[in-house]
Amino acid sequence: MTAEFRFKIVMLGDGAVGKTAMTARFTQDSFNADYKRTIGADFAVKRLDIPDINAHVTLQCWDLAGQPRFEFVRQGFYRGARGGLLLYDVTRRRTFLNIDRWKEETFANAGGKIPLVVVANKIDLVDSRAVTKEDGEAYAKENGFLYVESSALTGENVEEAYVNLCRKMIDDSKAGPKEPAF
Ligand code: G3D
Ligand code: MG
Repeated sequence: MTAEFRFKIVMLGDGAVGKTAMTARFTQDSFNADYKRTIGADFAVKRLDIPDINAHVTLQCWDLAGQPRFEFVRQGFYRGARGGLLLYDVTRRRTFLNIDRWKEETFANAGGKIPLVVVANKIDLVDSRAVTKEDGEAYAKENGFLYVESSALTGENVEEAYVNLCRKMIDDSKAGPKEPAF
């Protein structure tokens, strides 16, 4: 029997790490389309099948247009989120150092520890890479998060990041009943 799941997830990380590009790649399979004008502090919906566990998942992916400056924007963004992708840009070390703050903010506003996947984005920019795979993996391991290296530009590992997060959220939802996400 096929199980149906619905989850709200949030895209986390500093400005310009690729949150909007990754959301667009995943939900529309596009890059550099008109998404920048339309997404804003908005969400996109995507259905996903995970055949080996017979799961159909509807994901509501929230993406912030810029830094969330106001408390009320932040609360609405995080409320009901059941998981998130924690992105950094492998060419800018500062964005990697900041993911821990995004984690803290998420846990503080989403009502506790929700599953996160660490996403090292822009791996197509091989020559300007400034954060190693080992650094990223070590951070993820320390925190009990999965780690994925991706490129929203080429599409490499984009779906994998979301599927990995879904598996974790499904495991969590089996552990006990929670409020519906949306
Ligand atoms: P944000 O939503 O996290 O702020 P964006 O980031 O998705 O707007 O992306 C910021 C810039 O990085 C954009 O460039 C975008 O095209 C680029 N980008 C996003 N993901 C990748 C990637 O995987 N590889 C490469 N090479 N670039 C990426 P512009 O120039 O439009 O600002
Ligand atoms: Mg954006």
